[in-house]
Amino acid sequence: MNDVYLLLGSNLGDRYLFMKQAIKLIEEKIVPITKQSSVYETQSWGKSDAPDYLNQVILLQTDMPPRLILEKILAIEIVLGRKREEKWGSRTIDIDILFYADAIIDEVDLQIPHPELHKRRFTLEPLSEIAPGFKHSSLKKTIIQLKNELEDDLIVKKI
Ligand code: PH2
Ligand code: MG
Ligand code: MG
Repeated sequence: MNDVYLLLGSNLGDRYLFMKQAIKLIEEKIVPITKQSSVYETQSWGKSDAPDYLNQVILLQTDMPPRLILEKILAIEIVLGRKREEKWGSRTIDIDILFYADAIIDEVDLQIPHPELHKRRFTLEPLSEIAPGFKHSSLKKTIIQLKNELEDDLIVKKI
């Protein structure tokens, strides 16, 4: 069984409902969730005039291959009304694969570990709540170490 960490994010419409629906669909289409962080309200990273996000990290334990997980989460994003218009544009739901055990995958449409996760407080705060000692497979540092070295000052608060 592989530990698979996903990040959920929403900053459009009924954000909380989209996060809950995403979890329900992940449990139906992939596997029941093993662990989940609190939900955090976070300032938009990369696009300062965008509405605040809700973010949450979940842990799945599964043998489903990473590509199939990617397909399933893209389908769930579409069901929940995701439209891809601009980079870092607002969205009803975004589901990103952060880690797939200690795998390192670098393909055009699938990069694991998520290439930006160590730069983002909105990811490391919820991740450190459920996986403080988990080791980043390419940076070789734990989540707590990465959080301590973080330079991102955007506000991230537990709700
Ligand atoms: N996702 C982005 C860009 N910026 N900012 C916050 N706070 N939370 C996100 O999930 C997020 C973002 C691209 O996926
Ligand atoms: Mg995404
Ligand atoms: Mg994203």
